[in-house]
Amino acid sequence: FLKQGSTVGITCVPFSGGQPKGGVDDGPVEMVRFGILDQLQGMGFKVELSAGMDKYKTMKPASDPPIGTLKNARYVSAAAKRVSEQVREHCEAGRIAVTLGGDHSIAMGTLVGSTSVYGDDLCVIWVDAHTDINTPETTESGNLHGCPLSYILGLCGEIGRDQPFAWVPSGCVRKDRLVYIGLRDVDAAEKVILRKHGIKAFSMHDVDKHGIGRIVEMAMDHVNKDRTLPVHMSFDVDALDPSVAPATGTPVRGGLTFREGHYICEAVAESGCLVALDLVEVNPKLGDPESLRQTVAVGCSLVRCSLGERLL
Ligand code: Z70
Ligand code: MN
Ligand code: MN
Ligand code: MN
Repeated sequence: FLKQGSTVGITCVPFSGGQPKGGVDDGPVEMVRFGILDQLQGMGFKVELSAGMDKYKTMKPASDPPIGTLKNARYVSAAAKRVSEQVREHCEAGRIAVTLGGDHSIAMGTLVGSTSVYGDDLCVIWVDAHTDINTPETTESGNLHGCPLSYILGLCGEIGRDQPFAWVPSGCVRKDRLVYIGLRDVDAAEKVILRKHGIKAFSMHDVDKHGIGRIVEMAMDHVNKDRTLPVHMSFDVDALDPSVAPATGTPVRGGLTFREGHYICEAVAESGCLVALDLVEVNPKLGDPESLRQTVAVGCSLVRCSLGERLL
């Protein structure tokens, strides 16, 4: 799937409606300002940028009252639907679909987009401090960035399958083709969901125990034993330790080191299976200018490594 000289399709999603903190909608423009497009071109890729990123800022409906505890459900739905169309276009054209967020609720769109082309062969590597698998019934915060996987895996009850999310093909990703790396802040109800559905998850405890090399190998073995299936990696920058990526909405201590984060990306690149990548939850408005620079820089670096940038 991943070949030198092939094309990267970038979708910028300046969206923050899946959580309460403003600023995460400035993540993509800061990464572009930092030079991610030129950097990918410098690596030999052709880069195609989805048009109309400013439209996301204008999609907020006039009225969006809570549905149960869910906040901004119509806004999140409209944005994610548009993301799914932009990602689908890139995948259909054979481009590696790179989506720059924005909060993690947009992964509802990226995964609908990639699975609409690759079907249920698609494997998902979710790198995050959080599992983002609350259902509309279990979420206490009502923030949809904590819920995208429940929709995608088809775990929601009535509220989830109903409007405004009826367009999401519930169950488009198979439960045995999802694996987590980096977990350390998982809600009690989410732990129940993981156990009930036998979803493979490697926490920071597992990373400490086995080392990141072994963890990535075990993660790949679980979803993609023969290394022949297409892989979608969804990377939440809060998987990294706050000392490495401070400018994010929900920093949680005890995260991946700079090298562990990069190692995951390098190993995924090496597998040659990557078809889609999300880099989300960079919030340039949180923290001082140096925290911002550091977080944007590491986000861009993770994208380059996932696309095969080599140390030697
Ligand atoms: C919690 C919730 C979350 C990111 C926080 C937190 C979810 N489980 N995800 N920060 N990126 O609100 O559902
Ligand atoms: Mn997340
Ligand atoms: Mn997270
Ligand atoms: Mn929590």
